[in-house]
Amino acid sequence: MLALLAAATAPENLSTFSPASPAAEWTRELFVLVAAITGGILLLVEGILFYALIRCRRRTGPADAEPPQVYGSKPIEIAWTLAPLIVVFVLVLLVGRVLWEVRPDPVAASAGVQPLHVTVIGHQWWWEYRYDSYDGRDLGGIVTANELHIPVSPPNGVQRPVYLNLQSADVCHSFWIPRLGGKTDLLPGRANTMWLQANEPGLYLGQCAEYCGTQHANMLLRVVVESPEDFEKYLAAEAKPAADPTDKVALANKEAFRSQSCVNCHTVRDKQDTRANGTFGPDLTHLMARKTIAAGMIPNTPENLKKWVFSPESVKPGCLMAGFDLGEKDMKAVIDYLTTLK
Ligand code: HEC
Ligand SMILES: [Cu+2]
Repeated sequence: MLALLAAATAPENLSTFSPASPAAEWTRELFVLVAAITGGILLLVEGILFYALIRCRRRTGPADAEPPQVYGSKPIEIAWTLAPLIVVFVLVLLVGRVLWEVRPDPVAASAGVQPLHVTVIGHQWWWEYRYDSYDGRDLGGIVTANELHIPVSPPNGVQRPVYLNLQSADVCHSFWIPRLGGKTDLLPGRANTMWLQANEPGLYLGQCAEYCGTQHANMLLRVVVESPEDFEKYLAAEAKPAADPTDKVALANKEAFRSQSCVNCHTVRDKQDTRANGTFGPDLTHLMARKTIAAGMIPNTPENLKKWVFSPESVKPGCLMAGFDLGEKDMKAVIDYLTTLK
């Protein structure tokens, strides 16, 4: 009941009841069917219970005499053993069919399919995405965070299934985009796989679905589904290293960032200067291509970046980045540099 309520009141782009992929559609159908069967049983059993309660309520008068006592009844025993058995068997078949349909790798091998392979690494409390390959092309080197872009896979067009290789850098997390299907856990020391597919472009939301520490509730998932053309543009932009500063001020801003310890935790891909190569925090090479920061918590604006760098704690208490009191001048330089990372 609670699950039903939660699902029914979830925002439109987070609800299992508005599936946008074949797997999510199967899952919803299964849910509705199972809810109907079990709901029917609930009504039946409660109905009989209430009937018995009213029919056999205590009365005064002659009816108060002891009713006839029945000791065992073979037909009834057989009926209430067989009925649940049949119900459970039907449920197992229904669930088994959907499990079979959503199993990984249904179409990857067939011709005319353009699969995308991405490695997803769960961190406390953000998501790392490493694009491995698309349509047979090697994409190794594209690393981003928190906002996953994938190409659309229309039901009657070219199929572009997205295969996710799920890993964890620390504790257990779980990847779930309710409208696109899922969910699968990310476990330390082990790679899990899942796939998803989106019928229509748009923004699809999710949420880490396995408790992973204080900021679990703010480990939000954002999947941007794009037309194949837009997706190609996205890949091309992400594959580039960070733009080189052209003027003196921009160069000084870059130096301000690179002389801080930010570089121990964050990577900014840059051909000339490889100091920023940390992997503990999100890759910042194309930070400004993301609409949000801190795993979907707040919009990615210069003010919010400043607030974040000064005190991540005030935004996301307990997060694994400490604040930096850089002073007015250096803070401005660092934020100005960050906003050039388009
Ligand atoms: C100890 C490692 C560490 C250091 C040092 C560090 N960060 Fe971070 N940073 C992180 C982690 C971890 C996150 C992810 C936090 C989260 O979302 O839970 C993060 C997130 C960010 C984000 C948001 C990225 C996104 O896409 O959500 C920005 C911007 C950022 N850091 C900038 C900086 C700057 C600028 C500095 C230096 C002044 C810095 N960081 C120093 C670890 C670090
Ligand atoms: Cu998590």
